[in-house]
Amino acid sequence: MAAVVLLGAQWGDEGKGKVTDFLAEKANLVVRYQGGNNAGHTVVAQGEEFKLHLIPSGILYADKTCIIGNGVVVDPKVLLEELDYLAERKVKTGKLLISSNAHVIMPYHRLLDELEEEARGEFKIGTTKRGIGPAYMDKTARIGIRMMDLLDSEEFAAKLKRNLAEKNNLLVKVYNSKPLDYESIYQEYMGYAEKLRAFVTDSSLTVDGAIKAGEKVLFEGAQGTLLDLDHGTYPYVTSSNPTAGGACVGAGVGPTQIDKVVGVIKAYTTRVGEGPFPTELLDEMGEQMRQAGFEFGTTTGRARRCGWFDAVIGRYAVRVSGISDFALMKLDVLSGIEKVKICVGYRVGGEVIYEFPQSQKIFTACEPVYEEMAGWQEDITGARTFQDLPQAAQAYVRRIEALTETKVTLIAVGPGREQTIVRG
Ligand code: 2SA
Ligand code: MG
Repeated sequence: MAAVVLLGAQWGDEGKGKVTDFLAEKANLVVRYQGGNNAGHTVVAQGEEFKLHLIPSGILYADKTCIIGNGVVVDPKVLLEELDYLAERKVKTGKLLISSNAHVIMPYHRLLDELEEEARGEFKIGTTKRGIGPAYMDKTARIGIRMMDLLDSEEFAAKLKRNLAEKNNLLVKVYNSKPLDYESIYQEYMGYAEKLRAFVTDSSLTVDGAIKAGEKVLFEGAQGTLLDLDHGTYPYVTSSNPTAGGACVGAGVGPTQIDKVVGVIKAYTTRVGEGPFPTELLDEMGEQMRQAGFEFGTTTGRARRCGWFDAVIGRYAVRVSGISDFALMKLDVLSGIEKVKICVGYRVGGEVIYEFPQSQKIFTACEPVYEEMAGWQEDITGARTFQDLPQAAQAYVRRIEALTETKVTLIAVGPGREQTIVRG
């Protein structure tokens, strides 16, 4: 391993936190490249559970440099809270770096995220209301405030004044809401600036230096392939690119520097928020998955929608990100089910299709075509090699590999670091 991208191959919550934690052991640098504190990564290390939103999961190892890349949107308040949370739990955070080009989430972003969602009515996206979309909107509108601006009080004052005039106009005239006060935001953010100054740097240079020195770099994606702004189930997506290309843009490295792309898949599928989901189970089986897998949002606590594994999506994720290996998570959650199903294609308009359709109108109309396989009744949480798994579970893994034409090189059978099967 030299430079590895690790990303979600479904709708997020595949278990990326655990895989990052696992791979980070061998890495020197761990880099987040998109998203913000809409992410929720749960990691169990030495029997202790950690929930991280913004800081790369590699932070749980004292010797790793962790980077919040330029492609991330940073809520400084949340970041400082997360730093405090880690300090309280005796995790050292001195090796954290933040790109000076990363954009800053402002109070008006959070407010507008809420108001826009409300105004969408039946067209709501189901966002996490963390201000992610509005912050990326300002970035593309070229009026965003970056970490480097936050550290420069004059730049910050000028940009805040300009933006606040526009946002207050929107808040008052469009949303019938109260305007925000310049002075209090200015003071609040200047306080954050002093606390964060020491972390801010040109992180693209740091990553490049590490790669040139032969160090190992892990790029940690948040959310997942089908939440990608370009390749996901638009408009029910997030406002960044979790797919592999996003790692290059969001960390400031070229694609020739990337050696491997690990796609994280869950043994079944979940989705939080609105949007199409062909294999969704609205019955008892879905509820069983939710309870057994504890499928509730790490950030918002929302119940996640659950359904069977979808191999069409798996194959699509491999295509758009060049996934070389899959990490298959939460296989233990499927224990005790008599017959497990895998979606191998979609029935739509009288025909069966095998590729993820570009049209979301078509995707919404897709009915899954299932293959049924024998389940397994054994508790597999103690399995440490592939051979330890019951035959039926082995067959399930092999079928996923065959359908996606991608090897599953890591299997998780529980949340603990040791509950991991590594295959060559
Ligand atoms: P946003 O807030 O603008 O990014 O929301 C847009 C869509 O992206 C989805 N989204 C997520 N989906 C799964 N997991 C996410 N992280 C949290 C978690 C979510 C939570 O780990 O559980 O706690 O609710 C995440 N972040 C964004 C979101 O649901 C919208 O569909
Ligand atoms: Mg999550």
